[in-house]
Amino acid sequence: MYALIGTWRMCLDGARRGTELLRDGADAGDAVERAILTVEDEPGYTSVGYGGLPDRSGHVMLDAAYMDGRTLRMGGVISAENIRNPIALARKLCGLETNCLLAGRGAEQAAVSFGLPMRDMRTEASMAKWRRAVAEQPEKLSAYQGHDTVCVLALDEAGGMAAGTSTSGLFMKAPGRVGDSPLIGSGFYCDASCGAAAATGLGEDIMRGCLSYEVVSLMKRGASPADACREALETFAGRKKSLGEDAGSISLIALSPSGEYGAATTLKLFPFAAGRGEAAKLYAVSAAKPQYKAVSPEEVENEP
Ligand code: SD4
Repeated sequence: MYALIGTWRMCLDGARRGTELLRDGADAGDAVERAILTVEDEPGYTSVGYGGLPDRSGHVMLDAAYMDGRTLRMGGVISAENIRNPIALARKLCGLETNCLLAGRGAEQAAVSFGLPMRDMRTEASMAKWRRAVAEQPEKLSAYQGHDTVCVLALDEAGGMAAGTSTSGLFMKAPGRVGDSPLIGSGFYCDASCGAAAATGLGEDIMRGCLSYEVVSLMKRGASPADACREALETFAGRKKSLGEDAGSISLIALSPSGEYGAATTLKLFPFAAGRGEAAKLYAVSAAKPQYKAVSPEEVENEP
């Protein structure tokens, strides 16, 4: 049984392409890469890849990662510029025994040496948004402003699993700021023997709970993907509460080796795309209604 799950409404087209590939016998890694490439290449999705959110200095700095659930190898790209498809580089780096997590110029040089396409990732729209924010006192920007990561988990017919993430991170982030998305265990984790998970939301919080590893670890001990996501999130939110903090903005997705998927969120609405043995469709969960339900694109049109 093949299956795939990806974060946010923006992932729907890519998730459909991914499930088509899986239906035709592709491996989980190809499906993850295709789904994420589709989002990276679409400038209308303003928090990932081309047209992503600039940092305070006006540069679109990208984070991405890829993990192979059979080998437990991972590859990642941190704070890199001008790489058209950071997920493609992360996947290539995943094949290496050393130097598999590269930052900045090193990542850019690796992309060139692999022959991957480079491009200026800024668009008129992304720079106009940046100019407006600079004019409007950036210190007043909320930390969570439309920054959303595409995370995709896939299972193929042969039992292979893979996970990938890609993001431009927080809008107006400090130059050099890194979130959870390229960090194993925080933004993503994948072990084909027990399951895969990934996170989206405020990286500064997600990293404190190593939430993706926590979800996979709960699945290893027998929890379903949905229960694992809920338990990890509730436990972490409870811990934050004990520190006098609110739950924050965090959403989690997970996939089991049998193709069952699940999600949990602290938000009012968290849409995701998923398919198990069929083309991906849109679903949503909310903090108040933790059971996911199918939604139309119109119902979640205000969500990323
Ligand atoms: C980050 N976790 O850089 C990413 C951003 C994100 O929904 O996923 N936002 O912190």
